[in-house]
Amino acid sequence: MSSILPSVTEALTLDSSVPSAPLRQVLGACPHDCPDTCSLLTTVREGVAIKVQGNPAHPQTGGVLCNKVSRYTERTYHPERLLQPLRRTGPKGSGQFEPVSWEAALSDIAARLQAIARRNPEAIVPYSYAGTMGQVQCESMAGRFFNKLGASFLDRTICATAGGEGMAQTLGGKVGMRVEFFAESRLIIIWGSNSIGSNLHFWRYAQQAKKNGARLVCIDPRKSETAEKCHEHIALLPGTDAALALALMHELVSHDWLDHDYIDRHTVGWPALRERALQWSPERAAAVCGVPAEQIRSLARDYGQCFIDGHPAAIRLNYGMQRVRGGGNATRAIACLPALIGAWRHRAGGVLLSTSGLFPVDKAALQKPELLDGRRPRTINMITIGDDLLRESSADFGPKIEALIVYNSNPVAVAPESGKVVRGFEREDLFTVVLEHFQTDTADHADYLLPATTQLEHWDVHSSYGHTDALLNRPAIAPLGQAKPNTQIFRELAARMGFAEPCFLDDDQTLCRAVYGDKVDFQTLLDQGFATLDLPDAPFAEGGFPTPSGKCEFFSERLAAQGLDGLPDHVANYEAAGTSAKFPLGMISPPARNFLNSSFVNVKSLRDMEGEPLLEMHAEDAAARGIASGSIVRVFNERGEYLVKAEVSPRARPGVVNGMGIWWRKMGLGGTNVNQLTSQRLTDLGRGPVFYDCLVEVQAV
Ligand SMILES: Nc1nc2c(c(=O)[nH]1)N[C@H]1C(S)=C(S)[C@@H](COP(=O)(O)OP(=O)(O)OC[C@H]3O[C@@H](n4cnc5c(=O)[nH]c(N)nc54)[C@H](O)[C@@H]3O)O[C@H]1N2
Ligand SMILES: Nc1nc2c(c(=O)[nH]1)N[C@H]1C(S)=C(S)[C@@H](COP(=O)(O)OP(=O)(O)OC[C@H]3O[C@@H](n4cnc5c(=O)[nH]c(N)nc54)[C@H](O)[C@@H]3O)O[C@H]1N2
Ligand SMILES: [Mo]
Repeated sequence: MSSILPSVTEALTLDSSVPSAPLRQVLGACPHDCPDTCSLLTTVREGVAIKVQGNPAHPQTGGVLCNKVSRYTERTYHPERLLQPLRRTGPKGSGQFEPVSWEAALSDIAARLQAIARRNPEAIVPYSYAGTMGQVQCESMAGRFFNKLGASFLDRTICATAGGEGMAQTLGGKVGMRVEFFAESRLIIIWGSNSIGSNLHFWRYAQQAKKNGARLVCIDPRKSETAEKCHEHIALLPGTDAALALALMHELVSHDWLDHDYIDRHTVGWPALRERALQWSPERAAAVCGVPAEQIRSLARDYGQCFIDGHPAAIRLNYGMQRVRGGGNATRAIACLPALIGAWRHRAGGVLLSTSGLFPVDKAALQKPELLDGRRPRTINMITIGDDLLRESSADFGPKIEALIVYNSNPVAVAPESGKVVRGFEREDLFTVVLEHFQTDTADHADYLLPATTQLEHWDVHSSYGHTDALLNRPAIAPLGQAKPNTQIFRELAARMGFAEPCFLDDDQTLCRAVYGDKVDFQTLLDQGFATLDLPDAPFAEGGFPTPSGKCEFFSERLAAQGLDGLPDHVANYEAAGTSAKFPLGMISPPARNFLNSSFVNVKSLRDMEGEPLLEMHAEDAAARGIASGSIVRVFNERGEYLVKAEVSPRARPGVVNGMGIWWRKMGLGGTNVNQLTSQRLTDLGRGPVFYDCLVEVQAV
């Protein structure tokens, strides 16, 4: 173990000028929903965290943190941190509360839930996502609690399920290249990702590759911070990625830039896919994608010839390209590409969307599905919470939703068609409990608002979806005020509900050990804060995909058996740009760099960097509407409207506006945000969201 990695019990005096106040450094993990899952070093003086840094001894972090998390003490000690339980005093949604004791809050919550559960426990719905990605503070004790209760299941689909399903059908799961080997690639295609903003530590590997002569190509409707630093930017229309991928295949076939040996031995369905691809000439795809055919040809040439020269080509796919109707199919089409050129033969070749499938998380040990005792509750999709909160009981829906327990999520800001979400949360007959750090838009609608600890105050264990190291988070400081970890809140609620199983007494360190069982060495996590999974360098050099056939499945029998297309295809957006006279502009709403979804919007120094909610517009689209940079505009469609500051910007392509996300409604202009306009429709595969499949019109106000 390296000497710069003190254990939590070791007092480190770093600042010799203050001998009376020894500094301690505590190893942790960044909890946020980001592929990078950084190893953190928190410096503590007299029980106060004074600095949060990237751990230099963790190679994936390399001592570097993003803007947001390097300001973590500002968030932790924010004057508006929730520090005591609160009970609603005003009308639903008014955000008016009075302090209440934990005892009173938990007893009343338990009594209310028991009364509903006696009628039908499925009327109670948990609502959580990735405010923290910790395996323990997410669904461990909470999962046990809701399983025992028999509450509705939540389909946690709001981010990644279309792409996840596309990967599962093609490669067998969320598996792929190891991120560090991108440094050795000679062609890197960054597909649907603004890496500088959302995957900074991957971008560092891409920079190393660039220094060694690699070519970087970015495929994104928006000229992002990343796109402008690549050698080439392909600014396709939203939701047209499958058409582009099929045209690339067309060119690989036409020029025979194919690895026939790899295709023969390690894939299924090539004759059928070949035929499909031959229907997609670069000209046909160019018309669909809104890019020049020559740009498609030249990318195919780079991709097809790269590997023939022995230089690996790698694709960094990210979730930005799957938030449209055809997101699952598009992911499938792109995931086929590396097998065609045999890129998997080299460790620096292939594709990476997510590494999360490589972690041996023992979900059953954490969530104890046996507590369901044979019951199979209905499932509510978190994307359609707006509609579902407004539904009455019916045979097909089940019971009307009577109670919501929200933790690790801010649905009033992040779920689509938020006009409906707000109407649902405003129901006076809905009982809502929110576990939070701050009084978010969702928290405003709570009956009880319970203060949760932050990552600096609790234990956890983390997998990553962008690298292949597991991490441990130790608490650096005591809980602030009366805040409690999510686990503890559910433990205490369970006791008041009379849940007597001993698993409700497991403490957080026991839960930490249960995450991977004996599959990851816990002592290594304790000693150095991270443990690298033992994985082959080039996982599919000799095939061995985790699909039913063990091959890369160009054709999926499993999809065909469901009556779906067994081959990937272009599935046009529900709301494709240029198909409506009333709402002529496509709108995407990618993350703003200094926010993380709706987290950090209330951190002043970060909000100051973002300024105001922003809509980027191409000069032609702005001129046609008499809109100048800096003017406030109304963006609207049939679902709703929001107000933003327009910026005439080369970042926007013609026909598509970029409504940068995700502001708290109450901190934006006019009390709504971009999700007032997005739709609750679902993707082709995986029941995912279609945030970037949205038509709007823009008007000067
Ligand atoms: N700073 C910051 N980092 C984040 C987040 C954040 O909010 N802020 N969010 C985190 C989360 S929740 C996730 S899931 C991850 C992954 O995060 P992603 O959502 O993948 O985030 P981005 O890297 O911004 O990638 C989205 C990119 O996709 C582009 N895009 C939109 N539509 C299309 C399309 O149809 N095709 C293609 N090719 N591109 C399209 C957008 O313009 C944008 O540049 O990042 C995480 N990291
Ligand atoms: N228009 C549009 N909408 C989008 C997206 C988009 O690109 N465009 N992106 C979508 C994506 S990819 C995602 S992943 C979702 C994200 O949606 P969410 O997962 O809801 O993410 P956040 O908005 O960051 O809200 C997380 C909340 O959890 C709280 N939290 C953090 N840690 C803890 C904890 O330990 N305990 C408790 N109790 N609370 C905690 C934070 O304070 C924060 O308010 O949004 C989606 N919405
Ligand atoms: Mo996400």
